[in-house]
Amino acid sequence: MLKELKSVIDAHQRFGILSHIGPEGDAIGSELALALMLEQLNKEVWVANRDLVPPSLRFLPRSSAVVHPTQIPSEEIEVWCVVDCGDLSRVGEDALKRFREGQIIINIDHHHRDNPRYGHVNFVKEAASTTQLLYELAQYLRLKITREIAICLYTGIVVDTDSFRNSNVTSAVLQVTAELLKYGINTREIAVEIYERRSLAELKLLGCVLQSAQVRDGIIWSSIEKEAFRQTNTTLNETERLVEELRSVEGIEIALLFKELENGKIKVSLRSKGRAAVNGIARAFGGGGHEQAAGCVIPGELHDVQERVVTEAQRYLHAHLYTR
Ligand SMILES: [Mn+2]
Repeated sequence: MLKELKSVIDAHQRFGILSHIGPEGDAIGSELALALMLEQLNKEVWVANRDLVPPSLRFLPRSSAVVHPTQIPSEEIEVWCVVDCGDLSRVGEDALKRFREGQIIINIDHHHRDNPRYGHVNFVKEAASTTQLLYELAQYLRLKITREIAICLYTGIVVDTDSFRNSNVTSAVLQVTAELLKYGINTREIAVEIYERRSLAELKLLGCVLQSAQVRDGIIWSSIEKEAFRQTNTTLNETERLVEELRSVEGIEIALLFKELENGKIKVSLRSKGRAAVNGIARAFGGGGHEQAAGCVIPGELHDVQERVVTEAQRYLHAHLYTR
């Protein structure tokens, strides 16, 4: 995989880098790390994301270079590098429209089970984060890890391991992390940027989520109606971590958060405490993700969708956990 990847990189000059919409630390961290790596090889690089860089990630080196996909002169691009996307459509419509005939797609991702290998070149394998794979690529290309690159790579690892709390934390992850920390990263500063700059509005939204939480059979769930977004003056962006607060309740196996979208669909975030593989449940509704963190979007009315997913989660627990 790496050999092929190297020969494509060697043979081309102009690269466009994309990642999934609603980007978090691994998406933006991967985009920027790869940009910095390619620049070290004197390549011309454009970095884009439909949703640009969320405020909590603007501390990342070169984050101001990220533009909207429509701002990339796509006729200039020889190679598109899509990072951290288990599915190509996750780059968003605007980005998909930029693809031209003859352009090469490089797919670098750690969603190894769900990723259909949509690239001409695929560097897809199991890892805690896409940035962990990029570290491997940097080693292979004999690039110099700079402090800037290290910050981007480290951020992806911290976010996708949920601060080293997920089961994807292996000895290799800690070894890569230990290497990265040699570059003088301020880990506390990064933690504050990522986790401790929530708005009061987000906390109030969390209040609504906690107020309406329900528990049944090891499953906890809650929902956010459109009205609650309006009342607290918040958006979907501020809901990313709320489901994890639900998961912290003792004795539950699965946490679900249902968010009513403007388009008549319901976005569902699923989290597992560790024993259940929630991506299996998400897949039953056309979604995907990791064993401990997954998601799906389901058309329908909130209470109806809620009932269907909770029932499926119950069925899952009875089939996989409670029978043994
Ligand atoms: Mn990731």
